[in-house]
Amino acid sequence: MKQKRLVTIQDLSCFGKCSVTVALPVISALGIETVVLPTTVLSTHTGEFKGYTFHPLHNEFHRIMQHWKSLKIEFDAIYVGYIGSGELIDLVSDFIDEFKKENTVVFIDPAMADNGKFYSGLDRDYAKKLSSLCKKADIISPNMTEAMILSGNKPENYKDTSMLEVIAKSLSDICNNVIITGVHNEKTISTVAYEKGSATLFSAEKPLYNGVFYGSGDLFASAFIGKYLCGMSLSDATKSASDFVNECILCTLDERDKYWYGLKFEQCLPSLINK
Ligand code: PXL
Repeated sequence: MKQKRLVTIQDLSCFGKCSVTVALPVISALGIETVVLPTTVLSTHTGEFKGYTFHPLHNEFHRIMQHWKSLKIEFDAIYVGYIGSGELIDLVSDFIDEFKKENTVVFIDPAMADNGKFYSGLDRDYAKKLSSLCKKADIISPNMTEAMILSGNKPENYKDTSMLEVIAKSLSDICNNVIITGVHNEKTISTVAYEKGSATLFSAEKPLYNGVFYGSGDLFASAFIGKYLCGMSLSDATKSASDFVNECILCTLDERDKYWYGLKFEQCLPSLINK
């Protein structure tokens, strides 16, 4: 069987179980060669940790890209996550222009905000650039806060789902396939998928647990793109990835105090493979 090759472009948060440290194990476990191109190196992720180090890799990013170009490396998918600076967004845009071939799937998780607020150090100017980058994607997966920002609504209203359908449809003008994670209902949380032109939204609903679960968006995105590249449809991959994240949360609850910064996903990988 032909093996697929994906490159993931996002930060390396050395401690914290997000971005590259999630994408690499999850996507590899699904049988896909996973190449990484780090945008920024941080000591930890930026949520709740204080005093983290942050080192953007502009020069290195360009040099890596040039080397890969000379090697004529090709990818079946380009998966972009947290980038970290406007300047780096320009470089990621150049990367997509250079490496997207006819059959390359471009998947962008516009990671910039959650729970009604921008991540530390990011703002509306960053969001504007990221929104432009999303036009180059085949699939985007904002969480509800990011969906509010990208559709010109107030991020703090992320729990207001009355406009969900309108927002999903307006985002499909940026990119044909839209997945919105973290859609709050009264006692549940859903992930919805919308394909431009379709009459309905697909929704995967799960129990709502109290608190913030760092890395859950990255786990979703990694499992989703892995399953999608394995041949699942947009909605089946959305359901499978959402089942996986729910399982990771359940597995973490018994040691929640110790793992406040990330989910115990490692023990759930075997069941993801078999889903
Ligand atoms: O999980 C999203 C994410 C990725 N990368 C960095 C982050 C966060 C969320 O806080 O800080 C550096």
